[in-house]
Amino acid sequence: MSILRLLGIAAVLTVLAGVSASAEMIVYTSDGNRYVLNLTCPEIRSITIDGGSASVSCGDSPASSGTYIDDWGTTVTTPCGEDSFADQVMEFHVGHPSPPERHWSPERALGPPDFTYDYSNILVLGCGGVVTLAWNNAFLIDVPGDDLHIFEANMDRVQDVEPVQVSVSPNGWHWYNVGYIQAGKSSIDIGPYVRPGELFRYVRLVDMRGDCDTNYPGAEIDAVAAIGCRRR
Ligand SMILES: [Ca+2]
Ligand SMILES: [Ca+2]
Ligand SMILES: [Ca+2]
Repeated sequence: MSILRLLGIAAVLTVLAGVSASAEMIVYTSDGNRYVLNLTCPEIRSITIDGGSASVSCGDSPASSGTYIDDWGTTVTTPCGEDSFADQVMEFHVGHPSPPERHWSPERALGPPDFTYDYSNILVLGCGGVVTLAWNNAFLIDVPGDDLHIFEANMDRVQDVEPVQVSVSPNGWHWYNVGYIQAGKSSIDIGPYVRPGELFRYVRLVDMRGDCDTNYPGAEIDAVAAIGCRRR
């Protein structure tokens, strides 16, 4: 029996499995045999070749990374996969004027982006609205370049400035203002504002009243991703 440990190319295999459930890899062994393996795992631990058969051992951990496209066409890669997305609402205060009450559900800003044009999967902040979210499966960290991406919905395709002030916190009481996003520029580098190596669990979004005179006042938030992340 021989076991091929695929430590170095695990990430590549993960991408293949995500693209197609029927993705295949061909393995040639030193004795001249050829094996075709179906790669359906989110994470491959090992490939075992025993006599005339070969099998894939799947890991039980979630996919190591994910790629998402926001409503503005920006491609966002989240190294921690779905764990990169904020997954708990800590507080929400709708702004005034307010959107219709059925659009206030802050849970719609949790998890991976799932935006549709019926407004059913986004949180409309209201003019000056505030939402605070948390990560339970990963920390936001500073990495080279952008660290945080706010998936904001471009609802009317005309309005292109809905500024939101963004703060992050390691503990819920000490906050760092890390700047602003507006539609079309939705990624933030927290590096200039935080201490090296710090781990952040909370993010707060404050609508800056750029879109108050519409039926949907305030920014539309679909999801919040830690591009710079470390799994807990
Ligand atoms: Ca950074
Ligand atoms: Ca709006
Ligand atoms: Ca959503």
